[in-house]
Amino acid sequence: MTWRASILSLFPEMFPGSLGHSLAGRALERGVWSLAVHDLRAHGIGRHRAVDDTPFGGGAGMVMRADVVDTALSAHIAQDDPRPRVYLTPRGRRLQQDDARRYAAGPGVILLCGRYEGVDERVLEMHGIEQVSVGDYVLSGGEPAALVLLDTAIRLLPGVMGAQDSAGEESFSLGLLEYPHYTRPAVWRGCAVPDALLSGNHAAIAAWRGAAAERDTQARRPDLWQAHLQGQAPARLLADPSRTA
Ligand code: 6GU
Repeated sequence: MTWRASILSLFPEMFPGSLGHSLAGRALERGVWSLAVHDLRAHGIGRHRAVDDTPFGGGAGMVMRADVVDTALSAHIAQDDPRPRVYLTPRGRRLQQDDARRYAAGPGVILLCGRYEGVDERVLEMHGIEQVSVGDYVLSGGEPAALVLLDTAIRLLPGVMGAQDSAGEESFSLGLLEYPHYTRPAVWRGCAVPDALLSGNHAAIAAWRGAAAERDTQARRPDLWQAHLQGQAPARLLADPSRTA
């Protein structure tokens, strides 16, 4: 079954963008996933195809009209389409690796990309659209955020990663940042690779990586480290020699 992405955007030419390349691009060609992009402008009002208007209550910027978004959704998305509907906005709940797993496990996603100050809240409620942000910073539009969300889900689809599959140990999958990586040359500009990694001793390598993951998580992501200590994150440590996955 093909995993289906549908996108509503004022800038349809931004897709598939980065997702037309590398692993996601090859998976798109092979039909592992499909992409339908719909231009919101086609549903604009009047001769100028207006899609936005000034905000009630005043303030800067423009707001995308509820009627325009509603018409676009009705034209392209069946009412009983089972896919989650997502509006990308910095006002949304923050995207997490668990969301990527949930989206990848389903039939696909429907993504609404806004421009200007946002989209009229009523159409989001009327159509049961979740609001998702990709991080605590502001983008000029939802399109790069949509590419980020799609990338996180598509790489988890069966057959996309192939031999590069390292989904078990990568950052966040155990609630910690991943350990750092090294390759040849073993000494480069006088800097040697950590001894443990050259030892061939699997237990010593696992212990070194576990300690490095903990050290870096503590230093860079105190939020993840606290959650880890409080057992909110998966309890297994990379350093635990009994660990099998
Ligand atoms: Cl989803 N959209 C925009 N415009 N800015 C963002 C974002 C989304 N997530 C973080 N910043």
